[in-house]
Amino acid sequence: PGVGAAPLFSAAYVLDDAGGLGRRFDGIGAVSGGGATSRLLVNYQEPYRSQILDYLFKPNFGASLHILKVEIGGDGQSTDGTEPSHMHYENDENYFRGYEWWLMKEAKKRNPKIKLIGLPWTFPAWVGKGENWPYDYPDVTVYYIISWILGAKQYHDLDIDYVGIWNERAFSSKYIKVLRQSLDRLGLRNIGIIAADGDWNISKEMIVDPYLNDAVQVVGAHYPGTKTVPNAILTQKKLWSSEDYSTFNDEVGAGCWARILNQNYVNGNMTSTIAWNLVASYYEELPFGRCGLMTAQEPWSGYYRVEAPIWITAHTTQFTEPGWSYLQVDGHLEGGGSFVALTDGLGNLTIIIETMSHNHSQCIRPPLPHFSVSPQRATFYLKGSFYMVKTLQVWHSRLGFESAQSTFFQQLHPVKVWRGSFYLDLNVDEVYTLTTLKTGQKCICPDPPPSQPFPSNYKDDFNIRNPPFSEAPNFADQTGVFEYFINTSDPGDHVFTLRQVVVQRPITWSSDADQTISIIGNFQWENFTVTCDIYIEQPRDGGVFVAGRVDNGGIYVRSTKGVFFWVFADGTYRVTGDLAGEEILMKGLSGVRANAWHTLTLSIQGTSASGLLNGYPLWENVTITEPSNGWAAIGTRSFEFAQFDNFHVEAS
Ligand code: 147
Ligand code: CA
Repeated sequence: PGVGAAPLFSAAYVLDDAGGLGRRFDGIGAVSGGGATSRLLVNYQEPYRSQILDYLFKPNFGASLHILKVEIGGDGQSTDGTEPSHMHYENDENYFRGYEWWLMKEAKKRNPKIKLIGLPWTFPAWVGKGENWPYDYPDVTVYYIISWILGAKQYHDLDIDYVGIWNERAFSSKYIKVLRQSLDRLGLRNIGIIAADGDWNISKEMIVDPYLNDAVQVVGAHYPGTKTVPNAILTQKKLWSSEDYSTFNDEVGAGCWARILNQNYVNGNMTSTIAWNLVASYYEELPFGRCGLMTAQEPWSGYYRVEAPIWITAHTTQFTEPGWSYLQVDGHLEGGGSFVALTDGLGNLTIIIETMSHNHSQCIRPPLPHFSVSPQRATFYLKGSFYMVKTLQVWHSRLGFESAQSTFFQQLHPVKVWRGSFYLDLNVDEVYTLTTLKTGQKCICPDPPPSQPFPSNYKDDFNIRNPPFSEAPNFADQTGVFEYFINTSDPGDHVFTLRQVVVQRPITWSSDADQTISIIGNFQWENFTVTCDIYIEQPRDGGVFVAGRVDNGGIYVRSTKGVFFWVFADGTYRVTGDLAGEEILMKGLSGVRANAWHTLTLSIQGTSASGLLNGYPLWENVTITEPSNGWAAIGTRSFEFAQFDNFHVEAS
């Protein structure tokens, strides 16, 4: 080596275990949920669904994640949809709703050592006995959460490793202590409590309250900007970035991820970083579209994309495991960038280096102060037990601003270590892994089928006796929960239906609508014919709608606009321009009653809309100017039972 001038910056870094090791490494993970981020994944056909799961979880394959954190569904809106609770009502228990159980099992199948975390964003109303607050009756909330943990074991043989408190909301030290005591009493001492899954402030209370300190095993902060606070260090607990990333998954998102994976330890002593979110499997126009480590948002076509953050993850995960230790190093490179070094304590060594520049590694939050990174030579001296290392395997990524200018996770020639030393000439926006492990892999796998828009003619009669999931494909609930339902006493036509089942406003995490709504289809659709059989169950003030051009969802669901055709149990109908029902475009009598099936048809063509009831015109020539496009949807007037059948949308 050494033709030409050395770069301007040149410095030496010592890796030595003689004086002891640094903190224990707890693993790299990702979140499914918070909320409904894996909604569309479950409906992929094989082999595509398994391929996606392999890229996420299979060891030495792709992201090879060490940790899967899932939402404990609470029936409320938690960012990109609602996830169903295992206990909709006080005397209700069902551990087969939603897809998180399935996802945890798929992850475990691929990596039996993967760690599992559960965290609630919202809770069913009964947990708060009518208050929008989960801590007034800590025993009830603890019972609810521990039921989920026990259900995971009883029905799915899943051992939960960690449980959180309430995502990014207040914590209650009383609740945390009751949770700890109850877990211990049930013999679940191995389950760690992560608190408080928000900012670092809980550490201030932990250092003055030894009982709280004993109850908590991990101080988890979100989006810490790679920094911790003195009080957190004083707790002497594990410090984690228990939610981070949330950045569009292009090359800059990959840069963000590369930088924080190293620097959360280098700057902030954090020994785990967990990405929100695992896989972008929700309609892209919902909030934070494509903020997943990879993208799989087209179950109808089978198309998915293994995005750059998957390969950035591989640089750490394929060459480390929870239980390894960081070496004691400063970790800052002289010319900018960072490195970490980890060992299994048995002679293996993995070094991960990143040289992400400012503009190539901005995350969604917090703001990133300016810094500069230059090409540089880094010389490493291996000491202590690592002096014996003779060669290191080398894996390399170079991030451009487009994938064509980038290379991801390429194996280069091994580096020869000469008398404990070697050097690397580092460029800007690169990631290197140097490791004694020879197990790294990047497959040359077949491409998925091409991308396709949502089918322009789509039907579902919900006629399925033993559905693999509680939710019908492609319906994405934004307030309320819509489940397959069986009317055992129905004479024939509507035995199998879809039913809205949340009947009280949950303890919310964001601003759920006062109505329930499930969206489906293509956000670009302009012209619609939506037909659906509907059955109002709530007498007097019950009501349901079908809609088109639905323009919003997720945390913005309350302000959703579109064209909504409502019928009510009092025999009236309305056409409104919004979900809230405030912008009334037309109203009148329909004769609809509760406890009878009716068929609604909504047609929107250009600037004109019309509606049919049971196939007969009910209203027409309603002028629509905005929104110009959006999804189709069904829903209810309030948190009430109602059923839907023979859904059909034809749109373009
Ligand atoms: C987080 C949530 O925990 C996730 O469910 C998801 O909504 C994610 C999207 O970026 O954001 O919540 C945050 C919301 C706001 C801030 C931080 C986290 N914030 O403004 O600092
Ligand atoms: Ca049916």
